[in-house]
Amino acid sequence: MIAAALLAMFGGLTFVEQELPVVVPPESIATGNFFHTADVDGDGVPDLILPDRILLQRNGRFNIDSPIPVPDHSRSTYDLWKGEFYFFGSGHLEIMRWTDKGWERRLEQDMESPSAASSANRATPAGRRIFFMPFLHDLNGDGVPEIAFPEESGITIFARNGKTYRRVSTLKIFPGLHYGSIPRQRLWPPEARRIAFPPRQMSCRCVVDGTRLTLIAPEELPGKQVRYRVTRYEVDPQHQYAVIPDKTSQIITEPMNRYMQPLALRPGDVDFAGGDWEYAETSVLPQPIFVTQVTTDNGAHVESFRAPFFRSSRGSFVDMNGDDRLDIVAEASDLFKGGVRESIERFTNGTSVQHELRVYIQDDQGRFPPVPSWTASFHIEMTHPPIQNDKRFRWYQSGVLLDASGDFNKDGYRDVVAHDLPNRLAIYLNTGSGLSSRPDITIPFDPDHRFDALDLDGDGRSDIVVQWRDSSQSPPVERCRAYLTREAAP
Ligand SMILES: [Ca+2]
Ligand SMILES: [Ca+2]
Ligand SMILES: [Ca+2]
Ligand SMILES: [Ca+2]
Repeated sequence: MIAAALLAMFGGLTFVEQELPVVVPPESIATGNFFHTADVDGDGVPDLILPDRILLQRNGRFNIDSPIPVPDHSRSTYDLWKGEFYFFGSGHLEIMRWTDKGWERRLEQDMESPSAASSANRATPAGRRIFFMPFLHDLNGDGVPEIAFPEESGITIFARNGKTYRRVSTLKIFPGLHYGSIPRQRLWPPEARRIAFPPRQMSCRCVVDGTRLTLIAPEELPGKQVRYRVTRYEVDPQHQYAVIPDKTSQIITEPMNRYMQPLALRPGDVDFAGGDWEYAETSVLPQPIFVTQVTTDNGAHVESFRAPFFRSSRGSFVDMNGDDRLDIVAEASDLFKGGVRESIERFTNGTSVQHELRVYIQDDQGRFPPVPSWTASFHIEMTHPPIQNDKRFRWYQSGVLLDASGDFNKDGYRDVVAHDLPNRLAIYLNTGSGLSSRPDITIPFDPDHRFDALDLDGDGRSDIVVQWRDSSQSPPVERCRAYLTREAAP
């Protein structure tokens, strides 16, 4: 057992450090796809669910010494509801709960999966399979989840009736498949002939919110444009979960740039946002400018925000002030500032960059101000000049040295973590109108470690998860450590 270490006591926060015996694939940590929390043992405190085991939370730490194995359901997927596991195998449903006596089976039944019979779930000639993931959703609000089973043409709903789930409705709401294009094929000589059939494809997003289903389907237009067809359906739990015909509505957006993607900038809304690079023509060196675009009225008005940076940050749309409306976080770098001589000097000899966050707070009319509501500037030390393109500079370019998605003191304002010096992480608390001018907390850090901010223990305060490759072992191993955030005793 590793002893709890109190790392810092500034800004009213402390961190409890705990090494986690898990191997996190490098790409999953930032998306938060790897770690799930739910109260599995029913003590009111969330536990950590890993792919193969569960670490119960005890006294503010995860019990790594006696993990609970997740029941072997290697050929099924699962979803969670109030700490219970719903395993969906082929044609089979099993509900399991962890108790003092071990895993208890709450329900086991056959469940014909609609997609098993559909053509889409058959293996393709290349041997690939297309899988649809069932999920749980409480459509009628009675606290018992329904099972939604997506398939090629729509969603099949299974509702619980006493002890079993039964199929009650199939909502055929997905757009039809159409043939995709394939590259020109070689016909001669005959021995080189490989005739491929064009794929049939369909693309849409479906948002389920209470009894309302919103389907957002793109239609590609010439000139790198797209428009979306947004259809809203209402289902009636009193009538076999069928769609209520006169409550169906549809809008078609204006044409917009193809990088515009649907997202909800306000709860329940369908908005569109995205971004792309353009190169400033006024500067001598081609200066990359990232342009963020948003529209909250289906493309009638599109607002644009420009900032000199290489790429979009992973936190471009974040609710920075806790009002449930997403705000824009643009990032700007001084790397291309000034003339040719200064830029080349900075690239070949410079070992630091000035990095700026520009925050545009969304108002209650769904508009963003033309100039940032507030900005914050960071001095980021590199290990080598940019021209060497070392790991730290590549990390800077890919946006992982800075994170504005966490809320460490649970006040609703998102705080910023910066890996600003190679050997430290600095946390800046958000006051609501900007960041503290100096870091509120710093953590000694290794230049080769990666971090991510997420609420690992489910207490509402973001924690820091760190992962690195431990090359002192042979063969090297991926390691992971959590810094769990706690309020310091006054
Ligand atoms: Ca628990
Ligand atoms: Ca907001
Ligand atoms: Ca905060
Ligand atoms: Ca937490």
